[in-house]
Amino acid sequence: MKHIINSIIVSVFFLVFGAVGVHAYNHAAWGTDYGDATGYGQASNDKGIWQRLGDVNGIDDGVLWSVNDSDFGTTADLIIGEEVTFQFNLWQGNNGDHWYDQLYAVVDWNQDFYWDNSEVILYEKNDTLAHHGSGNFDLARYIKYETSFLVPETMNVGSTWLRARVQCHDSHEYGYMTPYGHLLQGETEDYQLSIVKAPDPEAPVPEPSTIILLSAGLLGLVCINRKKMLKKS
Ligand SMILES: [Ca+2]
Ligand SMILES: [Ca+2]
Ligand SMILES: [Ca+2]
Repeated sequence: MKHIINSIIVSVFFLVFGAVGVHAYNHAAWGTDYGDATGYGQASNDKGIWQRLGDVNGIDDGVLWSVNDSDFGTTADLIIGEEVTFQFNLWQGNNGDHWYDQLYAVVDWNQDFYWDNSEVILYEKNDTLAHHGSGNFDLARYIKYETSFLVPETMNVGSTWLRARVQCHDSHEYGYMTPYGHLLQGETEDYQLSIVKAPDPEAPVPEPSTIILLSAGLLGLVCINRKKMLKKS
């Protein structure tokens, strides 16, 4: 009998909150998600249903970046010595039984394939509004965070990785999140970042006349080769 009553309560919940457009429980979002940075320690999360990054649990869609005020995206190269702004989109939903959600992000600035505490770029704890045990299941919102850095001069041209994780306040590792290990809720997203050098302002720029001469020379070579081929055939 108790089981039947519970089922009825859940059905009413779906009906009420479905009708007003609030995110109801989506069981498709319960699957385990993993970090996938190549060469780094493992990370995994269950139940992206209550907090995730971006719109979809298991898909890397919650982190964007801008280089020197470019449009936010996931393709811009990071330029050594110049500014990068990272943007994180934390989604919180149905937080009926915990105090806050956590967002943690780290970049392997020294490119040693290990994220440590000195490389954390963001660690936020955001109130759920529900508070512990209140039974308030109607929260569904995005919270956006941004943080800016100058790409360290010590970085090497090549690549590195960013890892971002979210979870509630009380699944494993209560008190402090780390880049590694399994969490009982949330999502982990990994991004490979390309690191490049700024163009050298002292580098000589070819004169337009030099470019024209070079182009004319190349064109001449192509014509000669073509004539030779025609002769042969
Ligand atoms: Ca993932
Ligand atoms: Ca996601
Ligand atoms: Ca490192």
